[in-house]
Amino acid sequence: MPPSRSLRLPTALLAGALLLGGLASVPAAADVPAATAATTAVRVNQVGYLPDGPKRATVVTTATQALSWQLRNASGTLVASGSTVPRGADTPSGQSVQVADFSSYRSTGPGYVLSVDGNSSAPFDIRADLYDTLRSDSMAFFHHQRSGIAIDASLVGPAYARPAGHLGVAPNQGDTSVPCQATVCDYTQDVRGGWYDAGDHGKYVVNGGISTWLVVSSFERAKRAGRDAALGDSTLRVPERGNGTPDVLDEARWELDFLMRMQVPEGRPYAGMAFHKVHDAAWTGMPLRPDQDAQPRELHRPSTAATLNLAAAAAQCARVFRPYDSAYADRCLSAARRAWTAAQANPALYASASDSTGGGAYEDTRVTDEFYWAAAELYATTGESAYRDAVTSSSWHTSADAFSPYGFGWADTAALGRLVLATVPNGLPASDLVRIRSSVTTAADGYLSRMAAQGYAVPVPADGYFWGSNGEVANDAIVMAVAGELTGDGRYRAGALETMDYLLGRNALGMSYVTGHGERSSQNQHHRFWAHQLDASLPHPPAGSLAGGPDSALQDPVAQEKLTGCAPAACYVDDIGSYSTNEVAINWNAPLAWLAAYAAERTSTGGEPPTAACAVTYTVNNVWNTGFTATVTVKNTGPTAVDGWQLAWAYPGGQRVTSAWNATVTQNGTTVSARDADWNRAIAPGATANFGVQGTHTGANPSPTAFTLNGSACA
Ligand code: 9MR
Repeated sequence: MPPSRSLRLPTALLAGALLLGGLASVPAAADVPAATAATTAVRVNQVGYLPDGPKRATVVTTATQALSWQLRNASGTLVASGSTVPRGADTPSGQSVQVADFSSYRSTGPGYVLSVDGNSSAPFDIRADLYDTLRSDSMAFFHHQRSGIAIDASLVGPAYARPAGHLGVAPNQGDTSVPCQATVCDYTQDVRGGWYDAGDHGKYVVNGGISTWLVVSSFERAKRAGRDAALGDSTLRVPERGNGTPDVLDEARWELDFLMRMQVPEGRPYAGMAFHKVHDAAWTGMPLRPDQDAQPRELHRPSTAATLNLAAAAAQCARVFRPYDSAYADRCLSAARRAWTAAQANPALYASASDSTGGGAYEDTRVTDEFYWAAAELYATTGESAYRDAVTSSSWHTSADAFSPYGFGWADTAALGRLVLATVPNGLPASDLVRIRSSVTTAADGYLSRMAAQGYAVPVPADGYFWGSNGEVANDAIVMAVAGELTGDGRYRAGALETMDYLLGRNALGMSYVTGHGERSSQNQHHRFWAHQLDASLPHPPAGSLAGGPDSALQDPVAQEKLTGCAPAACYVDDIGSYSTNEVAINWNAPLAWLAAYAAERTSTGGEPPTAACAVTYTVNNVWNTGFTATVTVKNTGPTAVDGWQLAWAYPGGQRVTSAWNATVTQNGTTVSARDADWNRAIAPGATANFGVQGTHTGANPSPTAFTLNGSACA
């Protein structure tokens, strides 16, 4: 069964939009750029391909025998040719397809065209800097979505400039002093700032938490790979450029500040919990600029899920912001600890599915996965045993279902806990780490095999095209990218890159779901300000905005009118009224931005960025009849700095570590795991770190011979 987030029909959301005239001025079918219009039968990534990446196209054809393909450069010269592989009926798209693979062609240039059987693809580039623009555009989406700050023409251009929304300036009725819904609380709270969730003006802690986490995670991953400069200070069009903090973190901080403002103050009922959401008392119509929203704003009852989203995102903040702003890191950590404690005291305060008047519900009645994710973050940041115990006693810690075939999402967060524990050095026993890391690669293997079985190489199952399916595709790609980081296996990077092909045009509709990227991209995404389709004086969505994508449940009236009978992967219409297929949202653009930053990184070999290489010496300094001391020296022999390390080995002679210095050492059976002492977490290329252990032995005291550093074998 697909997860609940795919199946709930938001009746109140539908009713609200209809009643309030949000869809009243949607043009007739003839005026709408129809996603279902005829397209060329050769579907490619319309932005292009990386020289060292996979290069595949899908051809829609009734032919059953292999066809020949030709690749021509911009001047029409034939540069490569080959034969397609017939794939027959493709269930998700409902099409009969063949696949052309031109991965072995690695020369660069603009304007390539792939032809099959007399049909030509849209033109595309092959170049190493292919994703540089998408990296910044997809991240700029968050700046555009900011509440509580004027969006300045000097940063976004005149078309996208607008006054600040929801700063207590009429006609706005928020967000500087927002009351609760009746019976929820009797005070007001300043909850200014943050990002608008999507095409509406709601701000939801559940979805804000996972989105912020993904944005910060994109930076943390790049930093692990030693490639964070491209996300550093003055790389984005944000007002905080030049403040010494990486711009991606500046952007995340805008939302983190809001998330922390949503925390119930000390001395109040539910202190430390997070209000579930703040939004309008009734649905507003379209179009509507944020500063013109006159609806009263309301805080909704705190929820355990929101509180744990806050705990997870704030704990991650404490770790990742520390080198740039330790006072802010402290603030985040204290908010995260308070949230965790409050969630433990109120473990079953669920948001209601029917609370969708004026905003989305983001309901969730299973929060054990949120507990696991938050515990993993708090443990990775603090190393404290209480959080470790919460991790190891969670059923999600050993569950085979932490990675669902339907991907992770705002309601399914166990996978996020696994990704944290697999990648951020921590003191879990080596056997746990091996199991957790292999759960990431097993999930990635599942996505790869599903892609291999589908004509359009999509990692989601045929029944997985639900509201926000494009976000699900991008989330799956993240799991593959992390598997590539953990193993150095280039197949995972190829899988992650190939999902980008799907989002950018190699799909059932032959269109790019990312505005402004690709020859034929979405233009009329559901948004109250970027509502050009309803009012020609308003802009289209800015470049880099990802549409929610095909949703086979047809959950809005426009989808129901225009898409009846669609194959799952074709249930999409580029119409502003189709909020269930064509809205934008922070939790969909966040994985797109993550993936774009990953895809934009240059690799010299075509494989993974180099993983940490290391050499270890283990020297016994003293040995007596029952005991010994030893010094362990780990050298970074790789080209990039190691920031945080965990060294693991197995004792061959029954030794037991009894104490250690300059590292935190734990032992489980024969397996020993030594984690840096924080002050020695950085090891520059060519530099060493060392630490000591004291232990007992049972006679012989043979030295260990094999070591792994952060999961990779050392020389
Ligand atoms: O992404 C959400 C999806 O999983 C739900 O099925 C759907 C209906 O509850 O809501 C989606 O989130 C919307 C939210 O409720 C309100 N803001 C816009 C979000 C994206 O459409």
